[in-house]
Amino acid sequence: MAPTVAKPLLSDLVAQTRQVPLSHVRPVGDRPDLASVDNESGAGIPLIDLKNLNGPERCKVVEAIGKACESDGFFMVTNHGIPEDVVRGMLLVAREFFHMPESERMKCYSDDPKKAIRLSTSFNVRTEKVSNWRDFLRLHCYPLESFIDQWPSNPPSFRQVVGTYSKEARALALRLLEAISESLGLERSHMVTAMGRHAQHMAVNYYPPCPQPELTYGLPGHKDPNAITLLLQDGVSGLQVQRNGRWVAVNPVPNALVINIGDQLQALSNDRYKSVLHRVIVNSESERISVPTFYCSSPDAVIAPADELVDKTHPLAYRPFTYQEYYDEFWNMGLQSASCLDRFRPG
Ligand SMILES: O=C(O)CCC(=O)C(=O)O
Repeated sequence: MAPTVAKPLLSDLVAQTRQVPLSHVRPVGDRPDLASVDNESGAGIPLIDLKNLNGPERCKVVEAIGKACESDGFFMVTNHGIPEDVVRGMLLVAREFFHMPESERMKCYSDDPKKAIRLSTSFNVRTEKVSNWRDFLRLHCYPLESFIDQWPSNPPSFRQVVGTYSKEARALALRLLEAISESLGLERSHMVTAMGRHAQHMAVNYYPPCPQPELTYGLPGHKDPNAITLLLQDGVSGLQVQRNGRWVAVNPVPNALVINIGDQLQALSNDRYKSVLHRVIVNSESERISVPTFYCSSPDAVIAPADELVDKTHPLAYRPFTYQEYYDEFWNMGLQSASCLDRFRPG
């Protein structure tokens, strides 16, 4: 019998095995403990209807967003303005991409986290000890014209469909950043201006079915490094958020997107708004696709809160830092529950 060739991508490795390979098995004590998860649908993650964001009721929606950012760090939005066919197209082309033959997918493969466009697996295979049950395509998306020509050219509709989705996601991110600025009592344009020339990254995550989901993670607990994340997920559950020390399932709600605050907004709000731990678990029945849009500052932008948010009772929580400085630390640290932001505490 021919020897089995090591497969870089998990999608191809799973076809050869009915067990979680040792490379993906978490040590006892660092496993999902699925029985203790709060699995009620949404379990109190606020659901905010954005229908009235541009109208006389705007201040009520802004208030709800501010409250969710302060107490949960996570919320879901409906009537978010991204057309249904654009959302559907994004999920379809993502699935088509991951179902292409290995030889076609491998044209995009790289394990170099510094590459702006790459297909890879786990999180950072160069540094981590245990791999995660995920393949992912990482795309830089803003400014679109600087990156789109480097995106995969297969499936043939990929660039057009994902380009359209990324523009819609950016428009929504900007609307949310404006609302968030207002909710902090700042000028509507504050966050958008504070984030310099802006950047937008997208991950297209593919979690194959897993024969032993209790042994591994799609992604272990982590906080997002960017300012705000807009998560599109297919109909399969997997995302969990930490609330009051418990893991809570954020099950998909039709036509809703999940929004969460990342570390940059926590710093820009001087700790008023929370970047919260979340993780992804996998299951033995279905593959799962999720598409987070990570909206962030440009690498050179200095992250520091507005003067209005700093006073005697709210002293400066972090020394000012550039996003580049932070991002390098983040990739070096790897995904872990310790916050990378703590390295930027003053003194
Ligand atoms: O797949 C998900 O639901 C979340 C993905 C995520 O947290 C990430 O890509 O950082």
